[in-house]
Amino acid sequence: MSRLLATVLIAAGLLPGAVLAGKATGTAPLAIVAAASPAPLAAPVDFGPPQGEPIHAVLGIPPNVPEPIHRNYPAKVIVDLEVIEKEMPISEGVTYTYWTFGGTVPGSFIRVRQGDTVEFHLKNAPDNKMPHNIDLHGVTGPGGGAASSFTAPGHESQFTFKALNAGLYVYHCATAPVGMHVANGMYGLILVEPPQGLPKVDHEYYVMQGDFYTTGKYREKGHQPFDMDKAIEERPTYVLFNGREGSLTGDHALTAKVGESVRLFVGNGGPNLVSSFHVIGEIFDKVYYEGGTHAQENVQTTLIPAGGAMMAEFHVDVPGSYVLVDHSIFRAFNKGALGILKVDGPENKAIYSGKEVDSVYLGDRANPNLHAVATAAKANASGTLSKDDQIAAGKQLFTGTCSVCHQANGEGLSGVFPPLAKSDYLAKQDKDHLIGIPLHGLTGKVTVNGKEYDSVMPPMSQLTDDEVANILTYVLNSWGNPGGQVSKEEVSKVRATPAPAAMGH
Ligand code: HEC
Ligand SMILES: [Cu+2]
Repeated sequence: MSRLLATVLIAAGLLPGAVLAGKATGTAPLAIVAAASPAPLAAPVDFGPPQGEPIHAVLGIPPNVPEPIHRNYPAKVIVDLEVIEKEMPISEGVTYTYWTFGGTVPGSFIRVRQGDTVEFHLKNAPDNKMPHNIDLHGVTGPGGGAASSFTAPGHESQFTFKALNAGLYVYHCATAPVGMHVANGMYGLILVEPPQGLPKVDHEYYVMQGDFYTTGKYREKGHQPFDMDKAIEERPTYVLFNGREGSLTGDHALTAKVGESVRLFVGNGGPNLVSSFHVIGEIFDKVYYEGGTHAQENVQTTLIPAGGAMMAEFHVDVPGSYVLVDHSIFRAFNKGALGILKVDGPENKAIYSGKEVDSVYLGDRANPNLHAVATAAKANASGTLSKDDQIAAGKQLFTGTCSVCHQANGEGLSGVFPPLAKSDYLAKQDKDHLIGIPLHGLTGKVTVNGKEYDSVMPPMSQLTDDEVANILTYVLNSWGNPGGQVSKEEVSKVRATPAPAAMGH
């Protein structure tokens, strides 16, 4: 409230001086402020007892949200949410045991109206192994419901709260070890709509960031258990939107048409990281930062705290792929925090000249085809890996990793990046040395096909052993190179031996 407004209210005898001094208790003075303030719905408001028949809430499955509420009275809303522990893919060919609210990460989206009385039923599926509960940040009361909702497998708990404050709130499990329950995907959003509703838009989407900790490396294939040490040290293996790499790319991309308006409800489950949320190629017309009542305008990147949320509204004016990222940018390109909003419609050259953002930012991620990679990993695990599997997987991985410099056709860039196609340098390397190039990088003078290069290739240390094996097998069998095969075991062996001094650092 402005100091001027407060002074006026005090002068008018409407507002005790204690409010100005920040000592207000109870709701009476707040209600007076609410009535006079320019944002009258920011304060908690009790609209009285629920009216009409109880309503069973329809929950939103990410990235979708339930329909806006058109009621003009407070109701009793019954929410049924079931905790389900289940194995799901976290990346192509990689699985993880998630603990979920409603079977998805993030959990089902809950939408109620300010003043509603919410009767919450939390069920813990009988096949589950762990007890769970729920802490909704939109609840006024100890633990946000956590104390009343501790539920053993095969049981159900019930508690009731009145949604006094409008806003977008995180909910999460708060059963010990809390960090582990959250890290396994136990978070979601509840929207408490202001009584007059939100401005109408063409699309509303639900996105939530979370950090994940697996014992294996990023994209290490197979089932990956939770790694408590990495979680405590805050060293995530994955940083993801909606719980899985690729949840918002390819066929799963969010969509809109030129000229439409979009509202994103974005939460951050954490458990550890804060998000510098950004959409490449867009400017948010409005951001209701921290999920609150006030909006900032014309925003590029907005900070979403762990256990916090925000709403962003914007218009899409030109077609193309807009990339949702955490602008702590290694998280986007090396840990998975990347999604796409695909906008179709006519060009508008007056606003943008054309040329897709895809190729600049996305590499293989615009049309991810990591299927071959997963197939090769499966074949490797079952001992049936063929050279063709490796070549197919290696081709995809080469596109995402090496082609930026050496080019998709292996020709390199004259004077800058040496060719891999028909490279005499590559052909004369013994296998261990060749494997060492992606593992350790390459610096110093090299002569390739009669031309000298004196540059730096950084180590590709993000790659797993089987990824390196597949890429090199692909390179050896492409573009007139001499052929051959590199196995995962051979790569492991080279990785375990220290890098020769000549290879850099
Ligand atoms: C950031 C650019 C960059 C990326 C990405 C990159 N390289 Fe290189 N690569 C270079 C440079 C530069 C050299 C030459 C280094 C020197 O001058 O010592 C090189 C040299 C090589 C060579 C030896 C020279 C030749 O042409 O035969 C091989 C083999 C090679 N890279 C393979 C790969 C593979 C496989 C990948 C992907 C896993 C990869 N590179 C990714 C920049 C890159
Ligand atoms: Cu839990």
